Amino acid sequence: MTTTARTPVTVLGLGAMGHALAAAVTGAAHPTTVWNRTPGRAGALVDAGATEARDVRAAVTAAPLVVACLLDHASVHEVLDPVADALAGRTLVNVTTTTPEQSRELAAWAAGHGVTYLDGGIMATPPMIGQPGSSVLYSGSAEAFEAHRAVLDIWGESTYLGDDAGVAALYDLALLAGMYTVFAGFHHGAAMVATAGISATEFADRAVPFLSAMIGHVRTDAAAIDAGDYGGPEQQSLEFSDLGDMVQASVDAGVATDVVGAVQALIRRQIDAGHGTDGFARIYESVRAGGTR
Ligand code: FVH
Repeated sequence: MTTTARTPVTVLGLGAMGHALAAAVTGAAHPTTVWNRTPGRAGALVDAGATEARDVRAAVTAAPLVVACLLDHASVHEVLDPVADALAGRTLVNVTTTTPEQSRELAAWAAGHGVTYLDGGIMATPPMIGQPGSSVLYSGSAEAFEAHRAVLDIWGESTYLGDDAGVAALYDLALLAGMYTVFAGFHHGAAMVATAGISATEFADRAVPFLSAMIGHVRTDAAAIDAGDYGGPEQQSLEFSDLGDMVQASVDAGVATDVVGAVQALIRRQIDAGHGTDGFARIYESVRAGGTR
């Protein structure tokens, strides 16, 4: 079945993200049914034209496309296990954050109950939904992705990553790993300059343009990783990258070294293994080896 402008959609979970997804679908004139464990969160959606289901079973049976946006993997099973029979023959799009293995487990559970499964990783915050810059990664059923593009595209740029239901979650968490560590690095720097009376806001004014200018260099690292060649002249050597001064300055300032110390440990492991003249990108080898080298 292909989604049309009038295809009904059910959204389970009206937290900040579920509410935003439901509001966008309602606003795009798809007949929308919503359900939330705790009543009282559907008011604005009902005012906008959505229907609040009295229970999960009523919500699931109201639409061929059921979207789950709940807290975690356990809550998805808690909500869906009792209504698996009602889900049969429908499409479940699960945009709840899960691990790749949890996504694969849910895909197998869905297949066992005759449910078409598409997993989603939302790369946006609730206010970004439906706005430029919002994107959602999907993997699992290609048929479901194609059939329901009209709904999926309402939330942001939709990208299909293949039939392994775990890949969208893998990509989602990998991208967040980059984001969180960059943010943690910013927080470390803010703590350092705070010891000289510089506010975090003032630091951000300098950090944002600097980090924006530098971030493109991950492509050079990516090329080195893919080639397995860390010796190119365009690469900054591990010995040059040694963070000893940064760690010492942090200690002198009374700032915790957890963030920069972790990077320094990766650098040191590769230098100690005799790769000091190779490029910084070589720390990838320590990460990839799970800490064994
Ligand atoms: N908010 C964000 O910025 C991120 C962006 C990227 C994707 N995440 C993921 O989206 C899932 C939902 O996130 P959320 O922001 O809507 O989260 P909350 O506002 O905390 O709402 C949680 C909803 O889950 C319901 N819920 C929790 N446990 C259960 C349960 N055992 N049974 C049924 N429902 C449950 C909760 O219901 P209630 O507490 O109101 O009764 C909310 O509807 C999440 O995976 C993010 O990682 C969002």
